[in-house]
Amino acid sequence: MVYARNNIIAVVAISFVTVGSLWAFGNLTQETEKADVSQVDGILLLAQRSTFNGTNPDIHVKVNQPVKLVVVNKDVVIHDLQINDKTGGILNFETAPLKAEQHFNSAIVAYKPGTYEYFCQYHPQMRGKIIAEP
Ligand SMILES: [Cu+2]
Repeated sequence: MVYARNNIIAVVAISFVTVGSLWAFGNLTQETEKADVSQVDGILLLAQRSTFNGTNPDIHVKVNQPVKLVVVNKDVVIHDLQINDKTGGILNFETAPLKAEQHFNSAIVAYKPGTYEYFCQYHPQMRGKIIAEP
């Protein structure tokens, strides 16, 4: 496995992806095979020690600029990640329940400026903000 822990930065926001390649990538599809996610073009959230990336970081996005999101479970307990906003300002989704070393590919797509929340349904402390700017 080419996976190097040291290379994982808290939030990797390397570049934006286009809408076209995003849909091609497979938004909202479940991928639970082990995979090399060391080259993530977007945002990488690692569920570990019952946090996301240790700090549940704020995620900054621009409205109508989808950003690829990969969630990887590095714990032995199950985690997931959900966005469940009632205002219609952001694309809602939930990952599958992720077991150890499973990952899920999705995307963050904000439609309106605002502050939204991402969270793990199993662990109330695992929650952070998505801040969408115009
Ligand atoms: Cu969790």
